[in-house]
Amino acid sequence: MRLVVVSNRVTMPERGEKVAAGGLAVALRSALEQHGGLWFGWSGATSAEPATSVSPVKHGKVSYALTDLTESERQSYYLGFANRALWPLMHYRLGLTEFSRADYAGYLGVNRRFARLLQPLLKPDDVIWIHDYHLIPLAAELRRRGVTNRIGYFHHIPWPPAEVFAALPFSSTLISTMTAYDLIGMQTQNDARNLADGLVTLCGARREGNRVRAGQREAVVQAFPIGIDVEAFRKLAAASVRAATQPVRATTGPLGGRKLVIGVDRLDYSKGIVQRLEAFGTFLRNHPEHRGEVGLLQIAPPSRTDVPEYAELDRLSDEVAGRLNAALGEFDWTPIRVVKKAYSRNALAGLYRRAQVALVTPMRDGMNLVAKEYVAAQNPEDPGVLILSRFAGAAQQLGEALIVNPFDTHEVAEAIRTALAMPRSERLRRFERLYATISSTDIAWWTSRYLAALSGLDVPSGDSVPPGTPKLPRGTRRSGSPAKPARSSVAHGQPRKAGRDFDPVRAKPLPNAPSAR
Ligand code: ADQ
Repeated sequence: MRLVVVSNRVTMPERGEKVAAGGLAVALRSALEQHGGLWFGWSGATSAEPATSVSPVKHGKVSYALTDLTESERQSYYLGFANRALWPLMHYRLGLTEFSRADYAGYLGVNRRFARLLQPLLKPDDVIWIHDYHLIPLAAELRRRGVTNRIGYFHHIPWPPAEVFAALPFSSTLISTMTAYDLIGMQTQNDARNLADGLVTLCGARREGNRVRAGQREAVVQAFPIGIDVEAFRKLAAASVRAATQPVRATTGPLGGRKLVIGVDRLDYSKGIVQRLEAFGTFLRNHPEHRGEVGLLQIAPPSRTDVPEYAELDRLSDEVAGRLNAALGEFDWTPIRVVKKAYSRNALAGLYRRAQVALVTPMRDGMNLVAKEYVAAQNPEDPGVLILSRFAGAAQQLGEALIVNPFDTHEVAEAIRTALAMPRSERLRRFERLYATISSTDIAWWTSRYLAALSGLDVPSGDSVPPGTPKLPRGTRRSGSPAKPARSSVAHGQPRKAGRDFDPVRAKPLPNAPSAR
């Protein structure tokens, strides 16, 4: 079997590049190396004319097939439909969802062109794994061209309830293209249930267990919670704590010898950054005894800066941090520091380990890898406390974190107080369970489990933790009761072989006349 991965953005490794620890890109690359494979997707660049063919470039055992977009495709497919319609919709943000027929037509057009470029590169035994919401209709386009290979999809972000998804014009057409996949992987069972309900409600599919049938096609919808490379991250953190904190030790900022609360996110409205800053302000107002003792470091590199909502968030986060610092700060203490740049994984790992508390409080998130990275980076003898939004997919697995509702500023503020006061014995108890969960459902587990299901192997039902004693980081003393297995469970299911005869894209006309947003 050869593995073909398709994702929106593909970065070709530089010659001699040392692969950074952790991350989805690394996991996919290693799965591709294991099976020998092809990685297809957008180069990230634009060119004047759409490409009519792609020549793969071999790098080690992996071939990379990259194509540019035209500027108009980037605007409509990427910035428009993917990021201004699907992203907010999938994150339950109907008020921010902007639909334009022109963008939708551009989105379908890029998926169609990707199918046309990819098809000649495929071999009969290839297993195809397509990633994320940019490429929902790609399998349907490939089927339309006669591709009968096994095709899987993984959705990295949440899937909303059918009533929310139905607000998207052409929602039935778009969701019906999902049945062109053999296996649809979601982050949580909630997402899997929402998608299956949507297929039933919006396109009349029939559902039996985790199989959804429409016309002659049948897709398995199953939860595969994504993980991280725990061991690599743990090592990074242990090695880099000193290097990471050295430059800021002498400052008056949050790291100046004080307790540290940390937030790390792309600057995105789904991550709840502004609400988190407000919650930290509430904590300091309600508990003045902590003033001068603790600071919040929020690392938030800007993303999707071409989209107006992101530019507005950029401005608002500065404004809120400035207001709170002015109201609550002292000449020798700045309560909040917002840093808008990306850091190396080494530096992040060190900062996570240095922080007594992590605030991972998205308003809605598919999984949230920062929550898992924070746990992996902790000193097993003196771990910090994870405060986690109940609306992050990670909360389904990480019940031993302090689970909060990010819409409730007061609750988050109280959780900060509880975390800072938590006795070591309780921190250890929670940490051991969290660490056992993330290490037994790490990125290698996720990749192999998904690919086993896609290749038609039996994936055991029940708890998502593989048999055996959960691993703890070196040096951890177990505190009392043994770590219990992760709570999330993954439904049992085997994908069926693809048929040729269902054509959801052709079933409904494409949107025609472009219109303004
Ligand atoms: P994202 O929305 O990007 O991913 P997340 O899961 O938190 O969110 O991953 C972010 C990654 O970027 C983490 O590995 C983090 O360390 C890194 N990062 C963030 N800020 C950084 C900074 N300043 N410098 C360097 N690195 C930084 C989407 C979904 C998630 C899902 C993932 C994977 O939205 O819900 O968990 O895909 O499926």
